[in-house]
Amino acid sequence: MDIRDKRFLVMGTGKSGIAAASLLRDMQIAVKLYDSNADLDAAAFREKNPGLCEVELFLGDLPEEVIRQTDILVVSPGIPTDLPVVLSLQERGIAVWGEIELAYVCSKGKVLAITGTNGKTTTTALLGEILKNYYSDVRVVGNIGIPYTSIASLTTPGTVTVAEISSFQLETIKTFAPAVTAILNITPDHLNRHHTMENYIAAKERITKNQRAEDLCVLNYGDEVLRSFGKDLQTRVAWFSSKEELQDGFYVKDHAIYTAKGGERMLLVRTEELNLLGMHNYENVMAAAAMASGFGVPLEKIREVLLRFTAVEHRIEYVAEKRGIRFYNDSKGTNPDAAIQGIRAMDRPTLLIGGGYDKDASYEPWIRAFDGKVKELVLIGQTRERIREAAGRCGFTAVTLADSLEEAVDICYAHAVSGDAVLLSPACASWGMFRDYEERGRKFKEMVYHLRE
Ligand code: UMA
Repeated sequence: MDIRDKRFLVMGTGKSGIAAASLLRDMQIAVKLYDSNADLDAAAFREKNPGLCEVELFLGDLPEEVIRQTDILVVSPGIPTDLPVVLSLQERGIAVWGEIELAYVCSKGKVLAITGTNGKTTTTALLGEILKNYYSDVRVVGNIGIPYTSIASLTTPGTVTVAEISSFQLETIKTFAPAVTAILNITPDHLNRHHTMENYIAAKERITKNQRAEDLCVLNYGDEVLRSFGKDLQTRVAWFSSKEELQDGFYVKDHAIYTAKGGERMLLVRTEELNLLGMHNYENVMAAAAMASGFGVPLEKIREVLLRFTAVEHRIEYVAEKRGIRFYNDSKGTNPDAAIQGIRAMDRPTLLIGGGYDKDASYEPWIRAFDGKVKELVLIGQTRERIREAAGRCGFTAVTLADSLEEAVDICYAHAVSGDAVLLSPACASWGMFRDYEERGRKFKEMVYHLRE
């Protein structure tokens, strides 16, 4: 579609809106910016975005005259499509595109796109690394934090774009047609925006909407919704499963990830060779591997990246191994719910460092999730007494108190033996001891690097 003679109105002045408006301005296409938040400071916005000084900005109510001069409305992901202003423009025949659609129309090359409730960011980052190990021009964009429109003008026919796409972004695609897609899993989320689970599932499934028969969709065989969705799909399907052995597809068995074709299996990687932990991460690995392999990347090239890829910083991040003891930084585990993911991911006896700032949380669910894996809980910070009491109520008594993170690390190192893990996953905020969870995580890593072997 030739968009050069169209008049665009970009809605939202966050990351996506700024990138979309900048792209259109660079292409010398007519564009105006609109944000329904009347309290935004237009002068501050212009100061921060000098490149958009020439673009007219409207805040609060949208003037009738601007509506009359609009052919296409480009909405940012956070803008609900059933917002009265969006609906009224649509009723007047104005096309409503998402920022992803605009980027796709303005881009060249092939796209691989990932959606799902959990694991999207890790899978996207991992797939990006795998593709960079085989192709020279790879871009990683989307919900991961880099608007797709910000790189659209840099793409060439040889560019391979990996895009993390949220359900919000999928609502407003029109022609977006990735060569390879993946839906990792679907569990209830964002229901305030999508209203029903059916709508949410339908939004996720839209990722395959424009795929052709020869394109590929990677699906989780262990997810019932996706299993039945895949059976009727007109596009080629590749499956992965963490629950059962597949005749065709990727699966986990006996601490290893295999790929099978017609019942013939090949070992891709043993899970102990990975720096990513937990079954949810093995699913992310399988999805990324299935996408890359279906796109033509040789298994050996995939394996090379799997061996070196580490988690996103501060999220169950592998730090180092000292005297056979593995250290993990899950400083992002700032509440009991998040910390439960951290302990679930451990596959060896664990010495756990917890505690910090008191947000008045309930720690019992976290302690119950220890599931026999935690050998010792070393507590720091304001919450240490409260957590010790909660542990006592749950019958867990292997608790030690420390006065600082450094002392906690030393205690763990002294008490751990080869084959154990030491995990920082505090279930509390860092305030009072550190500026934020990032500083806490970085300090932890420095302490680990300095431990004498
Ligand atoms: N706005 C309006 N009217 C409204 C609502 C919002 O004008 O009714 C305006 C706000 O005033 C603001 C702008 O829209 O100026 C914000 O737009 P946005 O919320 O889409 O934020 P962006 O900065 O553009 O970030 C978006 C994604 N945000 C959301 O989906 C909420 C980012 O995902 C994404 O990284 C980024 O685009 C780049 O593609 C964030 C996210 O939380 C990380 N995603 C959800 C998730 O992962 O669960 C889906």
